[in-house]
Amino acid sequence: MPLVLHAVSDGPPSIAVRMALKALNVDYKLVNVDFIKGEHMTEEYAKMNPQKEIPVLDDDGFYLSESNAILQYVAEKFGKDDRLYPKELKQRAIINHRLCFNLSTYYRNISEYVMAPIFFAYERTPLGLKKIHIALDVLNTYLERLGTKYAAGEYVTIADFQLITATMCLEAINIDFSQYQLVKKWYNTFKKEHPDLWAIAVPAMKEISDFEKLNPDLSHMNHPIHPVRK
Ligand SMILES: N[C@@H](CCC(=O)N[C@@H](CS)C(=O)NCC(=O)O)C(=O)O
Repeated sequence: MPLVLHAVSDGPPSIAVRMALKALNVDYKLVNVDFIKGEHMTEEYAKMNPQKEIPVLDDDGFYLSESNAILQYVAEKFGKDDRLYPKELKQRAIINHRLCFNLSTYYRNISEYVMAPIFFAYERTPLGLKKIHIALDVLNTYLERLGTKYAAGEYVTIADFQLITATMCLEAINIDFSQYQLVKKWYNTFKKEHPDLWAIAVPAMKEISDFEKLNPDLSHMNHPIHPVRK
């Protein structure tokens, strides 16, 4: 059975996993989950992931969700060396820290401000924007303290895939983050040094940008949490 990734075309966690699989040179089947049609909200989908979130990896019937866990799994399983997810204790701790920071704070704040109001009836608030700036400032500080080219060391790691795809959402709706100079430098370095990986993000960013202008119609959706725009 081939490896299967159930992914959404504009979802940063999905794009981060696709970057990792590409960097690892792994063959897999990509199954597009249509968020707008609510394909992730069916009982069938819940058998793979009761959280009803995208992405999900299916490794021969072993289902794994939560993109951080997927990144860790594929890097361990398919890495020919440990560059994407070094085994050395402190290096790994820093990567794990950055993944947690992304999940709890960086992408969380970005997704609440950028993504949620695109799809659902949420307003963008000054507090939401402030939270993004706080997260950017913290990332800038981490880059400054570590003094490395990438988020957790001199080489790209799975932590960068998450932080880069989160940052991509800011670019998608033209939020200027140039004052966070090390964030800007790191983001541009990734694009320049990993054009094949960045190419996976480009159509996702365009999709987010287009949705920002059009506001997709999700009025048919009966979402358990998010208020649907009528
Ligand atoms: N913590 C999850 C979050 C994934 C996530 O936010 N997925 C979004 C799409 S980008 C989703 O499935 N949302 C479901 C919904 O809002 O109904 C992960 O990292 O995999």
